[in-house]
Amino acid sequence: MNGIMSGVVRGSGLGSVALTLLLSFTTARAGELEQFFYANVEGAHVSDLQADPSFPEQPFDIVPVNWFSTGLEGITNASNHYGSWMRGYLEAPVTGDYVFYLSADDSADFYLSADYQPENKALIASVQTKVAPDVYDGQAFQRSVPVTLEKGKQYFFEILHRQDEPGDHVQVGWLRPDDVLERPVPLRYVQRFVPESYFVRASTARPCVRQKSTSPSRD
Ligand SMILES: [Ca+2]
Repeated sequence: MNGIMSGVVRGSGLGSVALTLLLSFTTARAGELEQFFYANVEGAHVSDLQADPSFPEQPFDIVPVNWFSTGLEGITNASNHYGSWMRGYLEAPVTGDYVFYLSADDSADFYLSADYQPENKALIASVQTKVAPDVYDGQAFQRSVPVTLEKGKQYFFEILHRQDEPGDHVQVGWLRPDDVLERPVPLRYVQRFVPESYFVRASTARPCVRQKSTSPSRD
């Protein structure tokens, strides 16, 4: 995890950072999303992350996605043997049928809810064997069936991602009803997940969070 470790906040400054997080997470704004990292997770499958004792309450690192991308994707080539997790809401820009695409190395699952509620999520795309970055059509389950979304409504989504050996990424794209293909989905259609219970878990777990002055490593 050397790449992700660089620049994290530790020690006496953590309390103020946690408080800052607590305050900033009370509002959801378009274009904001975090990628949660879990270190030293062995295996190449999403189930290995879900079975790890650190998941979900003890992330090793939390990185705002808009520090390294303008799209719905994780850091590329961050490190090895980790899992990552992103949750938020997608706001549909037009009403109609959307086809979602998932690209990942080594593996990932993409869930989308029928509405704002996480409990109504369903697995709509999955990568079981790694593909190269920006490759969205290599495997059958990288592409979802058409999903009907309503303009202006928010839909909960969740991305579970596993990285084993070198080379790592996760990306989500869509084909909109107006035939606009956006891969990855622009972050302006994304908002972070802000359940009340999250604040308790985040502060209790004392996560390490990057300072904005540091940039994610790409070793
Ligand atoms: Ca890999």
